[in-house]
Amino acid sequence: MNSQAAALKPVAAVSERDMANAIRALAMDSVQKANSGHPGMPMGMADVATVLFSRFINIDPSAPNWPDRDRFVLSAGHGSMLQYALHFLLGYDDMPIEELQRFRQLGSRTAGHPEYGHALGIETTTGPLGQGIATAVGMALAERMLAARHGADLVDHFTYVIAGDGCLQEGISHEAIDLAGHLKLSRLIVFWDDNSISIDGPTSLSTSMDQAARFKAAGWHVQSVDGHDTEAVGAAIEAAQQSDRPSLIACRTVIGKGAPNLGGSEKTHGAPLGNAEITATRENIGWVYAPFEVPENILFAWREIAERGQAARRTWEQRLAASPRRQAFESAVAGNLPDAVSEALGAFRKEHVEKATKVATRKASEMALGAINAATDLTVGGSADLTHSNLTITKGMDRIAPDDYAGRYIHYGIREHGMAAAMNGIALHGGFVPYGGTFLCFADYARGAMRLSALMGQRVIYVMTHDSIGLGEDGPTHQPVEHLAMLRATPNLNVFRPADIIETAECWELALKSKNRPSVLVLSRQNLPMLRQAHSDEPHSDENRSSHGAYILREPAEHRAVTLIATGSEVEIAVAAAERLETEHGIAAAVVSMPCWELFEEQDADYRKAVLGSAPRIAIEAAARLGWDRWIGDTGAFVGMTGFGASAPAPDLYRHFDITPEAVAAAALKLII
Ligand SMILES: Cc1ncc(C[n+]2csc(CCOP(=O)(O)OP(=O)(O)O)c2C)c(N)n1
Ligand SMILES: [Mg+2]
Repeated sequence: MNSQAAALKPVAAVSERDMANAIRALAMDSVQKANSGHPGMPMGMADVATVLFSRFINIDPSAPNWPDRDRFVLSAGHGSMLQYALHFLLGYDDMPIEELQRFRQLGSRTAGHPEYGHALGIETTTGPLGQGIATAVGMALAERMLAARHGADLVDHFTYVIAGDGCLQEGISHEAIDLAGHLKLSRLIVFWDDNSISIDGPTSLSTSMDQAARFKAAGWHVQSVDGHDTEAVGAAIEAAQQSDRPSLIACRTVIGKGAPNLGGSEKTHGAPLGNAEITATRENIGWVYAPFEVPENILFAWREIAERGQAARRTWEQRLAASPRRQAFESAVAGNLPDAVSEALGAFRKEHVEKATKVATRKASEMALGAINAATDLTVGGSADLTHSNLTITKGMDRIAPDDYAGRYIHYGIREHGMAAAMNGIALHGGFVPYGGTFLCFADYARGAMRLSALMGQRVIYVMTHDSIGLGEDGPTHQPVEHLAMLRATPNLNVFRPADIIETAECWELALKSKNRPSVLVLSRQNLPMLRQAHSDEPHSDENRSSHGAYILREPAEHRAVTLIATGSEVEIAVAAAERLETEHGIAAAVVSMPCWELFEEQDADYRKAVLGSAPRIAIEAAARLGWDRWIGDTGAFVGMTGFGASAPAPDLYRHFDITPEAVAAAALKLII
C-alpha cells in the first residue's frame, strides 16, 4: 500500500458514481498533462470498471502475484489510463499519483499501453488489439487446468477482460472466442465496450456484425446492458458468474462519458480533451477537485476493495497451508523444472549417440518430448491441428476437453494466432510450461502473439516443423524462406534449428530452462543423420554443446582453409562438403553447427573467434540470406535460397536450388583459390 492509505478515514458515504468519476478525472487529467493518450475509453468504461472492482474482483495489491487472484485484462490497451487510475486508487505500492503525472514519459511505470512487468498487477501486455482477449482465453484455460489438478479450494478464480470494438473486429478474436466457447471456459467474463466508435468514426463505417449472435454461435453466454447503469452491470456480472459458459457482457457506453461537448465522439478516442472541455466536464460530473486530487473519502472507498482482497488472500493462504497439495501446488506455480528432466535428456543423448539414430528432427523432438513429459508434468502440449505432423503429443497425454481439464494436450484447432496468444496466457497464469506446434511457414499467422511472448519474456515454446524446401511436395506456399530472418530479428526470442537428434534434445533442454524467454524449435520433416559422434572429437559428453549457440562440429587436422557454418538440415551438407574438399582438393574445412544465433551472440568474444576462425566462411542454410552477413563477413559466401521454393520431392529441390555439397565445395574453391 502506498503511504496515503494508512491515514485514510471514511468521511462521507461514497457512491459508485463518485468512484467512477475519480477514474474519469484521473484519465482526462493525465492525458492532458502528457498531451498524449486515450481518455475516451477510460471515461466510457469507468462505471463498468467500478462495479467490477467494487463488488466482485478479488485482488490484493499488497500481494499482486497471489496465485488465486482474479485476473484482469485490459484488452483495449489504448485505454491504459483506466488501468493506471485503478491501480492508483486501489493503492498499489508502485503507483503513486506521481506515476500518473508521468503518464507516457520515459522510465515511468505508466507506459503508453499496459506493459507486463512495468507495474505490479498488469497481467499481460496489451495494445495490439485482440491480443488481450486471446491471451485471457489461455489464462482462463490454465485456471481450469490448475483447478483440475489441485482442486477448487486452491484454484478458483475468474478472468475478466475489457475489450473494445477494435478487439472484436480483429481476426484473432474469432479464434479466441471459438476456442473459449468450445472449451466452455466458464470463468472467463468479457466486457465489450460497445460504444460504436473507433478511430475513424462510427463503427458503422466498417462493420455490420451482430456481435451478440457471433458470441452465441461460438457457445457463449451473452447479455447486453447499459454500461452506465451500475445495477444492471452488477446483475449481469452475477449472472455471468453463474453461467457454465464463457460470458460476454455487451456494455452500451458513451465514449468520453461526462465530457459535455465531445462525449460520444471519436474525438475523445485518442487525444487530450483540452482545458476548456476538461473544465466543462468537471462541472458536468460535479467533480470539484483539482487535477490529480482525489478526496480521501473516495480514496478510502477504493482502498476498501484492496482490504477485501487482502482478507480473501489470507484465507486462501490458510487453506494452502492446510492442504495436502501444498507442495505440489507451490512447485507447479514456481515453474521450476525437476532435475529429472535434464537427467532424462542426458540419458537420451547418450543412448542416441551410441545408436547413431537417424530421424527427422521433428521426430527427434517427439522422442525427446517423450522423455521430458515423463519427467515432469509442468509441460502442456498442443498443436494447431497438425499434431501428427508436428509430432507434439506423447504417450499418456490426455486431451483437454470441454468440462474435462485434467489432461495435458490441447487441440488448439486451426488457429495459429489464437494458439500463440493462449500459450502466452497459460505461461502468464503460471503452473504450466506451454508448447505448441504448427508449420514454420505459419509463424506468420502466429506472429502478433509470438512478438508479445518475446516482449513479455514468457517461457512459451513454439514447435515449428516442416522448416524449409526439405518439406518437399507441398510446395512454396508451405516452404518457409524468410521466416528464420523474421524470427531472428525478434528481440528476446531464441530460435533453435537443430541439426540432428542430439542437438534437438539439447535445444529442448535449453528452451525449457529459458524461464524468461520464448523459444522456437525449427524442425525438419526429412530424416537427418546423427552427426555428433562421427564428426566430433568427443562423441558423447554431458555438456550441452548447443548451449553455446554454435560449436565446432568438425575441425580438420590441418590449419583451416575455410569454415563452413550451417544450421539444421544443412549441417549434413556442410559435413559432406568438407569431406569432399579434403579428399578431392586437399582443402582443410571446418564445420560449425550453429543451432542458435542468439546464444552464440551471447558467448564471449574469444569463444566466438575460436569457433568462427580467421579463414573465409561460407554459410549454408535453405532459407533467405538476410542476417547471415553478420557471421560470414565481407569475404564470405552464402549457399541458400534466393526466392520462393517449388513443389517437388525434397532431394530434387535441393539439387534444383543448388544447395548441395558440390555447390558448397565449388563456393569454397571460388573463395580461396
Ligand atoms: C492490431 C492493432 N491495430 C490497430 C491499432 C491502432 N488502434 C488503436 S485503438 C484503435 C481503435 C479501437 O477502437 P475501439 O476498440 O472501439 O476503441 P474506442 O475508440 O472505443 O476506445 C486502433 C485502430 C492497434 N492498437 N492494434
Ligand atoms: Mg469503440
